[in-house]
Amino acid sequence: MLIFSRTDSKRNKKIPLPGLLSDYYRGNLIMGWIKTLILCMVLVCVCFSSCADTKASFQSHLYNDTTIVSCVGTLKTEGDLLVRSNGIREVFGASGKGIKVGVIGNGVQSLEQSQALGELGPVTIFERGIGDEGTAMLEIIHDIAPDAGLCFHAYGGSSDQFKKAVSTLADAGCRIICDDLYFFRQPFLEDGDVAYHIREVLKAHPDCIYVTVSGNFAPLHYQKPWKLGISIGPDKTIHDFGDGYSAIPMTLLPDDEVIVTLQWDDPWGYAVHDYDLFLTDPNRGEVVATSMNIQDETGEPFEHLVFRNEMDESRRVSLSIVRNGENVTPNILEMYIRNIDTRQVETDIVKDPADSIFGHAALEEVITVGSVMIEPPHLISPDSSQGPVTILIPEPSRRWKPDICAPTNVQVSGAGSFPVPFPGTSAAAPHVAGVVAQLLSSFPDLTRDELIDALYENAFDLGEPGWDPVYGYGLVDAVKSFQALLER
Ligand SMILES: [Ca+2]
Ligand SMILES: [Ca+2]
Ligand SMILES: [Ca+2]
Repeated sequence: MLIFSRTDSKRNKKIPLPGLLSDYYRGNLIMGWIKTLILCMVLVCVCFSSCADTKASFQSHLYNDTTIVSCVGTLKTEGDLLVRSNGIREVFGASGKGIKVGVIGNGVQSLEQSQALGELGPVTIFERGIGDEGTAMLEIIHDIAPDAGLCFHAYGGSSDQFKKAVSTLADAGCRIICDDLYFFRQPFLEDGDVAYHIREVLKAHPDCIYVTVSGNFAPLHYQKPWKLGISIGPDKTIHDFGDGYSAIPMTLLPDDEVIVTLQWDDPWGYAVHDYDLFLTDPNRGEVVATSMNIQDETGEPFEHLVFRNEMDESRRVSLSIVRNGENVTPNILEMYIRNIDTRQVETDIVKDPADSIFGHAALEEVITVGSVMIEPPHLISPDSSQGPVTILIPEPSRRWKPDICAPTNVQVSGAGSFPVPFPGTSAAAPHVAGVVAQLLSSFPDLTRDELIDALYENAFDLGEPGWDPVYGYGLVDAVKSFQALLER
């Protein structure tokens, strides 16, 4: 790879960098320009080979637990240029060499197909899993940091298996771990066991950087205090959503499967207040699905229902929250509706993107990545979850998430019929993991805080000036981050 060394005596001598980098040049490097040219030619070949336009149908999640989600969203292009990782790779040889990156996702079932297409080099597989979201994530990291050592561990279908995967990758020496997973059975309003586990792993591995997704749950999210509505029987009261809604009307197309998860601010495992979910068909006057877990000071403040429209026509249904017992305490209710398009829900009341990040993505210790459109002006993706995060237990606090953004809808090979372009925040996070690998390979002694500061402080600001709850610090900028580290 490219040879360079710092020579402090030459600090003020500026070397102009070609093309995209022309406004970012800095001296103190001695470079092997011939090798750069060879590298550039190789990268052009790699770039063209990665644009294979395999078309694929949308891949469903293959494990059955509907409380766990990997963040594939919906739809298009290429991020290496946008985050300017190409710049530091081609000019400074920042290729991820010597850095091990571990990915946790659903699976790498068709890894060999991707390798045969030249999209990936060797990957150490700890557990192969099912599906190919892992393959697609690895391809993005490989595009950005082609010399990084890649590892993969399937999340395994449960939060316990996932925790094991995190430990395994950290113990295997991964400097970066990147996942795209969400556990809807982890608390929304406090740190759960997955978050605690990641925090402990990062304590034990202080040079490990954890990159995760903000989530794709902005469009159908609701978070408001309990409000007394109509009484429907002894000790049973319906939640008043406001604006005259005591139920949320939605239309399910044939074969649609809607998933609803409700939580509230009782301690996990010690829920005192008892809420239930009801999905009814008002036209037929029937209840089509319920979630009625018992909360009696021992349960989780958690209700979760899944309903599929098996009729061969559209079906209108209404979603209500019912509270059992006393109805005074104004619990904070937080609810996500998934798997249907936002247009299928008639009211905006459940379309509040603020505070739609939860779980281990809310940890201060991790890099939480939102997704922006690849096309200028790089607006936030409509589904990219937004902050800040409200934590209410054990003490109320705010978490300033997300941290940073990267593009989504980018080209991948489509090995294993994976959707191309790769949608959702799942496509964004590997861009950040790739850039972190580049920076660590060039500055191996960086502490986690130094690296994270360089990444955040040099992001390209989007949205409101400075950090904001939609874009975090903005779009990751590999060139500016690299430059700031050079100048330390
Ligand atoms: Ca209940
Ligand atoms: Ca929230
Ligand atoms: Ca901003």
